[in-house]
Amino acid sequence: MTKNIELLNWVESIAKLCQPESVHWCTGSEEEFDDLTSLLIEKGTFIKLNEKKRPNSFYSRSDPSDVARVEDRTFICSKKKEDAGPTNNWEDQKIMKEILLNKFNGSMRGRTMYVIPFSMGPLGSNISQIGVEITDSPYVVCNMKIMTRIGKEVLDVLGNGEFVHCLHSVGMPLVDNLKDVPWPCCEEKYIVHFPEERSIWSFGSGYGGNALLGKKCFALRIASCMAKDEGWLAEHMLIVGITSPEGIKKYIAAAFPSACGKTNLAMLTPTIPGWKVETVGDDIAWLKIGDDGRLYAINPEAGFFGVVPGTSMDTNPNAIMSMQKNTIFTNVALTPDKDVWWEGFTLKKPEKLVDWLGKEWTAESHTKAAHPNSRFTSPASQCPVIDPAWEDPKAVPISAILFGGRRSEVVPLVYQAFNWQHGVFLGAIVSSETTAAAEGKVGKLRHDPFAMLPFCGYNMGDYFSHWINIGKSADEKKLPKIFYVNWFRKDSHGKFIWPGYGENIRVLKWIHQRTDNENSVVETPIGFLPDESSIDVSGLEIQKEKLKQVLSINNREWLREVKEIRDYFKIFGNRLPKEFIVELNSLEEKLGKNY
Ligand code: O2Y
Ligand code: MN
Repeated sequence: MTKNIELLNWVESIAKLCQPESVHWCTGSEEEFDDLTSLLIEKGTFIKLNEKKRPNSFYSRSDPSDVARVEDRTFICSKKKEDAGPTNNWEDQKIMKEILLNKFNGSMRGRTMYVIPFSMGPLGSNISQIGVEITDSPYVVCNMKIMTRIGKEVLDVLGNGEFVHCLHSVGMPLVDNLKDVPWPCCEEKYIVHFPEERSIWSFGSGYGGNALLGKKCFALRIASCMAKDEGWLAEHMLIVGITSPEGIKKYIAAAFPSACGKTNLAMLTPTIPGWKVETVGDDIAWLKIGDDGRLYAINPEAGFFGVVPGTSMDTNPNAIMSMQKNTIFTNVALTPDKDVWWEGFTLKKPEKLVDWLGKEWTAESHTKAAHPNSRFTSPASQCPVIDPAWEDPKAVPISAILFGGRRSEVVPLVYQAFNWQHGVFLGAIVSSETTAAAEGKVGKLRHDPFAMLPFCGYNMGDYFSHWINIGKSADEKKLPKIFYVNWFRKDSHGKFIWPGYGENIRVLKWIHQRTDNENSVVETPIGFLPDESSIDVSGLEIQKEKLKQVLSINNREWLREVKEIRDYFKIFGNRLPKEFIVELNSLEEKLGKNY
């Protein structure tokens, strides 16, 4: 097992607090996974899917009230309120600890407490970090086995070292003859982070980002604090390798707010002959400056927890193939032959299904068969275009960083930042029309700096400064070039102008070339835009005016945007880097001159 005193003491103290029936240290073995899936089938949490169609795969339905991350129940409990900043919910550490100790007191009665040692990142990489999740949910253990590297080897690497303490309970003790349910959870949820002590306490939810604590809680919220203290970056970014027909390979990292097609971009099937895109990660990147001065990245995860509605052989064949086996589906619909279905999977709706609520559903039904935030959990290794270096402990060198959002107006298809500082400013002005991944109103424009709004574990103003300081401390010539993209611009009829999906390779090709300063650009007030002729549209049916439109900027609209950004930035008060005021003033002045 382990001789790590801190770990042994912590497990003992949590067992005392939560009073489980038994404690199980996870080994990460296949037998253990099989035992757990059998247990989950017995409990009614899992239904085994058709072995012939989808080997070793399972179907799960959550409680209808526990279907997504809960941002309003997510807290950053730093010592000082101002260190959590204006974009996080803060609560006093002492008050919150008291609440949590109360909630966790006896919260695992009648259940098994699982101890999951896990590594975020390839074992042995100097960018990787270790966490231990204690949970009373076998569903969480099975998902963590796919999403991270778990078990004995992790304890070996940990030795007597430090780890992030991740405590999770579904918050439904089996007391007073209470009968267990397939998806235990509790109405009152707490997803709480203590950044200074590097710990996470999650209570009441069994779903996704609330419960698989390696993902958003550790790899973004806690890791962003570690990264600030240690001079690296923990980012909500996909990583892909892009190879040109000449065999020149460049890695890019890209940050998009939740549900902006990140998984699609991460596994893109190029439509231009000779170009290749390979996946390193689809959601999170940890980046560090290497000895040669370049920025290197790893994917800290080992699996995908991707949203399924809208995913098909047309939109993302590599995702569909990744989920062909060894996959857990949550909140999709079940077919009569025990396979899965969701809106957008096939053009023709199946005649009969059982929906995500467990109700009979027919093609005539007016409700959705799958929940809009339904998910697949699959090993990344199953992705047909997984990059050969995806687990390389040395990490991959990044040549370009992309920011983007879902903007039906104002923002052009692609533009390049003038320099690092301007690029950081572009990251800070990301805003996007909301979708269903986070609970809340759909279709509303919200600022989401660096796509980190729900995930930055400290004051976002300080986070901006950290990014600027990375630029100052490095040789800027060796840092990635920064770009802003928007696949979602619409015409006056409300139709998307750019075809998106595999055609986005045309934009990636332009970016690939720009990292070597190839292609002529047009200097505009907002950045370098492509010369229309430099975007490869060969074989694509897009009218010249449409291309012009999707690459156009309107000074009046942008001046309005500047005013709105200036207003938004006020929330950061004196923590806003002065460099952003310089950027805003410069942008406004240039727009004014050209207007
Ligand atoms: O709702 C959830 O718990 C999942 S959210 C999620 C999952 C995978 C990747 N990204 C996200 C996100 O919200 O950014
Ligand atoms: Mn995400």
